[in-house]
Amino acid sequence: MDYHALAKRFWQQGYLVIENFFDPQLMARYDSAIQTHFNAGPEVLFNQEFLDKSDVEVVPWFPLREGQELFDEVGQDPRLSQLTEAILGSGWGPQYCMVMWSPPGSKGQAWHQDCPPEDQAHFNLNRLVYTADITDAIGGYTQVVPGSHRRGELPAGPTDQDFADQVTLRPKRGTLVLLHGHTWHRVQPVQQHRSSTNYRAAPAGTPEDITDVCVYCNMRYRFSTEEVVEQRGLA
Ligand SMILES: O=C(O)CCC(=O)C(=O)O
Repeated sequence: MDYHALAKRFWQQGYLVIENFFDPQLMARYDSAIQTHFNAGPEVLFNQEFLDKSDVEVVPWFPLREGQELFDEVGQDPRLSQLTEAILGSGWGPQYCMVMWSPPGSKGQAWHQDCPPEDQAHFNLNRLVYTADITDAIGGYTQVVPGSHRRGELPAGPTDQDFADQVTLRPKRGTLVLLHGHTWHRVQPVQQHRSSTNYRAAPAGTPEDITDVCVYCNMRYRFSTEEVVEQRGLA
């Protein structure tokens, strides 16, 4: 694998898609652990005001915090570490492993940037692993705006606006998507249950709470205090 060439493409586009990166059998084991967890009726960690205003409907789960060591295997993958190092440079660090689960008939996630884009040196890297194919029947395709990691703040406006240059990603079981936290991105509405597993990482010197404030088209929201810190557009 030419890590240097992949890193170059990542920095041009603000994202990178690599199909068949992970072993399908490992992905199937991940998928059944995820289904077992969510079939048990997961805790909803976001408050209702956030869910209503953000047009986000997703339930996070941190399996490594619950001793699910199976989820270590991707985090320890030397190819993933080398690719991450080529993108973020030496001294980068892993943050956490978070499964994002969308129930059937849910909204997905409206356009957002994971952290404020004003300081280009401060950002998170999403390392998204897909344990099952995302299909037309499931819904929840990921959409991104190429190059938007260098275009500053996500435009204010309706949460469901389209961008002329948006691109739709259709990840399959075993696909790795690397996504810069400043890149404008969203998850389309979901028909059947859908998940992605995110091994977030960040460059050396990034504050641990880099993703505490998320930028949406209609607001900036701080998760730690559960408050809208800025209204945007007509919201
Ligand atoms: O699940 C996905 O495909 C994208 C996840 C996402 O939007 C995020 O981690 O901020």
